[in-house]
Amino acid sequence: MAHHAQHRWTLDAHEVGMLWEAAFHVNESHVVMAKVRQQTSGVKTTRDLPVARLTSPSSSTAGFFQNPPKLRNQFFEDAALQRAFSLFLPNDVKSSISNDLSTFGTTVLEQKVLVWTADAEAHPPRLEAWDIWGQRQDRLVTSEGWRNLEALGISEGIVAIAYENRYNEYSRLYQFLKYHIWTGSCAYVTCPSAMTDGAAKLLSRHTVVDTSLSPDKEVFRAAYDRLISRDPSKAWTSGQWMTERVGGSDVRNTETLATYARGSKSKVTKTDADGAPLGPWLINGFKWFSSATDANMAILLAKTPDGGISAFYAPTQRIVSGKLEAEDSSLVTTKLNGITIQRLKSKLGTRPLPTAELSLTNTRAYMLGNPGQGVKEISTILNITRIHNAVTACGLWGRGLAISRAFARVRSVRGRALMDLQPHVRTMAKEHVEYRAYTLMTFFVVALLGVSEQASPKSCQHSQKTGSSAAHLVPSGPAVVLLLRVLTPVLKALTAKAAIAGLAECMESLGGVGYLDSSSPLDIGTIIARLYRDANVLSIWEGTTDVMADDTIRVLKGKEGQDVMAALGQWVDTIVDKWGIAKSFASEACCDNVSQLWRRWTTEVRGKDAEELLVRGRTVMEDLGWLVSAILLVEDADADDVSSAVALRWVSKKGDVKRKGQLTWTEEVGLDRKIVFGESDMAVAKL
Ligand code: UCC
Repeated sequence: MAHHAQHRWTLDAHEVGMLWEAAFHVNESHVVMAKVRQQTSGVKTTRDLPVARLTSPSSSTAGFFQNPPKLRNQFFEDAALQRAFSLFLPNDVKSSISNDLSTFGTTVLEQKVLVWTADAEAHPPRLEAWDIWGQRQDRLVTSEGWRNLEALGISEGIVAIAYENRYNEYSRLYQFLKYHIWTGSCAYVTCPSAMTDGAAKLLSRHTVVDTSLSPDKEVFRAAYDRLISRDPSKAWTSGQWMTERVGGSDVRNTETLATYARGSKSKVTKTDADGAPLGPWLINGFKWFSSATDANMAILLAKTPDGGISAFYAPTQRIVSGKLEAEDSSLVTTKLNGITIQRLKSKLGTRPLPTAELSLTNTRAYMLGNPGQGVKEISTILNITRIHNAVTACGLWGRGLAISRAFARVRSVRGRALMDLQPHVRTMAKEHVEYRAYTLMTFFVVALLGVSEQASPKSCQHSQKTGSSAAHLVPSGPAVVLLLRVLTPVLKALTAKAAIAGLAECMESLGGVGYLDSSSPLDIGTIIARLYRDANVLSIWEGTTDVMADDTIRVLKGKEGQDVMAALGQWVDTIVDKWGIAKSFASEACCDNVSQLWRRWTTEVRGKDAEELLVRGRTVMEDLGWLVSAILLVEDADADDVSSAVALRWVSKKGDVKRKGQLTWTEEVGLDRKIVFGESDMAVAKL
């Protein structure tokens, strides 16, 4: 007997062959019908089978129960992710990493992981500020689920992959493809991962890149080694303490002060918890938002006596008694490095993640880089965390869409599967087009980051590798750094906004159940409310949309503005010029739209001064984001007819495209289904 889970009705196996999916409904004669998608000898069909007559009323235990949506492995099922994987990676890298990505796609949906996610959600961190004797202790208690998820992320190399650099310029793509798969299950342990990644990159600049020897460098090197470790018992995470009560954007008004104290009596102890000497700077002040409060170290901003803002490295723990080399390590007592946790923040989302107000009193620290260069130093972290922000946006959104698809496969409305309801699928298709556009743009920027980080971007082999259709899309040389600089804030701003709006649509696509919340391990994988709540921080954290617009305009109109415009122009022209010779149906159809928008955009940016342009900052970002996504989608349009349809629909958002003939509305409906469910589900739909 083929048994329909959660339902008392059963179907005879001989009648349905190999059952693939069944959706139940009651017809006008009170007969319960099963719409069965079946596969017999490789042939897929859909049939309506009578199952039972409704003879008794529903009750809490009898009657209709919705079969829960079942998520599939997102590495395979998420078409946008698959396109990014195919487009930007060469064949040898693809075959080398696909096993890890597909295994991880299974891992993130395993019961064990979902139990951790649920535990982290159900048990937010709490602060035990005082012990029972009245002594201040500031013990931050996180859930077991949170700690296990953090350890899993570390051992899977969510940060480490980038620094192991096994795939050279493709290492970042590998890291962030994996990160995308992780996002929906990880209870935001990716927030510390983002800051850890940023801190590792900053410390690497002061150790790996600048190898001059000094005692500070050895301390930085030891911290760096821990940040990039895959061993959870050794690995460190980092916080980033920047925001104060005066505001998150306006870091020039920092009220935290740093004084140099080498040799002064204020040296309370000699080493941090790792045995490294404590730094010579004393930091005093108050940090208003510090996420990842359980981190082992932090990069922070403080003002030196001359008024300049500098960046500092501070471990969070220091040894107060005992010696690390002692045989009994339990005799070593540590405490916070001059840090008091005033309180934990109560937030709309990201609830498993500790975010705190911190009071710093003689926190011992090392200065990073030159005095007065703090903003510049910390921007290394910001540029990394902003890319993490974008991948998190796509990851949460991708999970929301996966739930929405899974629901449409099992839900019936008035006797028809939701996936057969054309208006519903049209709305979903619109969302999938947006998602694909932003996913390709995200991984394009990740590809740029990967190339920019190699010792010599010029020698990157993007153009020589086989099997990467994007070889010509990712430039080399100085253009990489310029494109990366201008596209990072644009990407951060647009993906955050799009993901928030997109997740609201996903929620609606499930009706009332989409609005429900639960931290039960049985439900957590398909709770869109959680994803939506969590996504809302993305347009705020690491700079709001207007701050990103401000940054974009500063780049376009600043001292590198001309070079950035030239790099963008060369990138667009080199690609779009080829479209003139009819590269594909989509490129021919979209060529004029893209060229016109590009001309309008450059005229506006060059023609207006910075102040005027800033007023239109969001539009400037949106147009540039649309343009870059359009180019990537059109370049990918050859892959299959879905890719071509996605490109045409995205480009049509800004004016009709030039087509030889119009598709009929039923043809458009067919494309909707393919865009949302892909080719594999289509076989059933046609029958
Ligand atoms: O507050 C926050 C918490 C929100 C709630 C969180 C809840 C917890 C949940 C978390 C879940 C994940 S978040 C907000 C954090 N704040 C920011 O992200 C900062 C936003 N502001 C900016 O990005 C601004 O653009 C600033 C601060 C960077 C601008 O400051 P300044 O002082 O005006 O700086 P300048 O003069 O523009 O830049 C100084 C130097 C310049 O180089 P030089 O000196 O050579 O001319 C710039 O080119 O730094 C360089 N620079 C950069 N370089 C500035 N920004 C960058 C950059 N992004 N990349 C490279």
